[in-house]
Amino acid sequence: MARTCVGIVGAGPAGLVLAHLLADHGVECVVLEQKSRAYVEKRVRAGLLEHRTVALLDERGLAERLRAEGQVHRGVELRFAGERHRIPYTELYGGREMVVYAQQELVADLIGLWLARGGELAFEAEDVSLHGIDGERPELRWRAAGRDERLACEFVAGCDGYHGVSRGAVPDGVLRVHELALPFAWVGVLAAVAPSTEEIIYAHHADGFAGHMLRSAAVSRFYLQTTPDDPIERWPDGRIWEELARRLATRDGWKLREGPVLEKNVTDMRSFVVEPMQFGRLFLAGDAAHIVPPTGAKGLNLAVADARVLADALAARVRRNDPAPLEAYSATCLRRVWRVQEFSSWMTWLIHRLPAELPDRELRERLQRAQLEYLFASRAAMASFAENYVGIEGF
Ligand code: RFL
Repeated sequence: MARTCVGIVGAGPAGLVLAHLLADHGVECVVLEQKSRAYVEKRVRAGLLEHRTVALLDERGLAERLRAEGQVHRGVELRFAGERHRIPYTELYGGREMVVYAQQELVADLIGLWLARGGELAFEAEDVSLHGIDGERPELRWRAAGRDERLACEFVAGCDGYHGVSRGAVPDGVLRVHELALPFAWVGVLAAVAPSTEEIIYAHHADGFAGHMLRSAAVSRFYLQTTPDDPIERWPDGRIWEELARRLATRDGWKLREGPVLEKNVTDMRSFVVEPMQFGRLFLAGDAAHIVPPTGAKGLNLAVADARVLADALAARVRRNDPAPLEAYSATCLRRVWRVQEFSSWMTWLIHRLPAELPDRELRERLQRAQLEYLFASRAAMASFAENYVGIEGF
């Protein structure tokens, strides 16, 4: 049977960054991925990278294309009642910048660099299962090209996202699951059109939130608030452009550019955390352990942050026989996870139209408006927003 030190399930941002950082520490690992390489390199998701995410990738030589093609951002625009309000987060938070670079491009870079350094990665690994995670000798089993495969490991990293198998390998009753489905959903649209803005826009509108995100000079990403389980068939392209133009409109006559829709889907929103992010020799990282509502654009950044903590902790255990960082892995990550949950949840409730059935809706709308007005009027409030949006140090 094949052997390695760390068996990594999932080649998303968490699994791939973990693999690179472990290799930097001289710790052997193998990555198993259920999908094909072509599929994961095309999967459209996040696009906004925090300052420290970029700094880590840079430091490890993983950011060459990101640096060449990503766009540096220093502020964000919030629209309310037809007015624009810019939050200059770089100026408000010690010069820290963000970078827009599509998640699938980052994943493609990480895969290319991993294979180039001789790293092991099995694509199209079917029916992955975890065994013996509560003992000294865990094992991964899967099927590839019709054959049964087995890998003996010392540790397993569950980096297989929210729908993966790793979390389910933990016996019932061990993990405390915190889960809240939010009464909001987004129609996510990818369009072949140049952006109509230089900075990301979040618009609060009586008909619902609208977002204009950025991807590249020729492709833009948009979001429209809808209700959970709203079928995408109810969103023909004409309706999407109409709603975007109305919800993003400003008094100064800003114009939205339209173009062919490349992809569209409806995404529900949830807050989800499992505690602890560990059982025996299994360590969960990224979406496998937590989901934040997408408003704050934090999911990918949290996944990379977990990978960094886990790589350092595994290296301490394997290279120096120091178990302390690994024992503290879950607590170290959860402190940041809950900070980001709180910010993402706050921002979600701030920027969306409140659901009609919400008790005390009118009162809550007044409170929401008061919060928005405070945010636009107070430099202290903006600075608080800025440090959370950019990624607050110390968490
Ligand atoms: P990923 O990226 O889901 O990667 C998990 C990998 O594991 C594989 N896998 C398996 N492999 C082997 N065996 C199994 N049984 C497996 N089951 C799954 C999967 O194929 C995949 O390759 O998790 P990771 O690495 O933790 O990274 C997390 C981020 O991907 C995620 O937080 C963000 O994309 C969330 N997210 C967004 N985050 C942002 O920061 N900003 C955004 O604008 C943003 N938009 C989004 C998003 C997530 C979306 N989803 C999940 C549909 C928009 C969407 C639509």
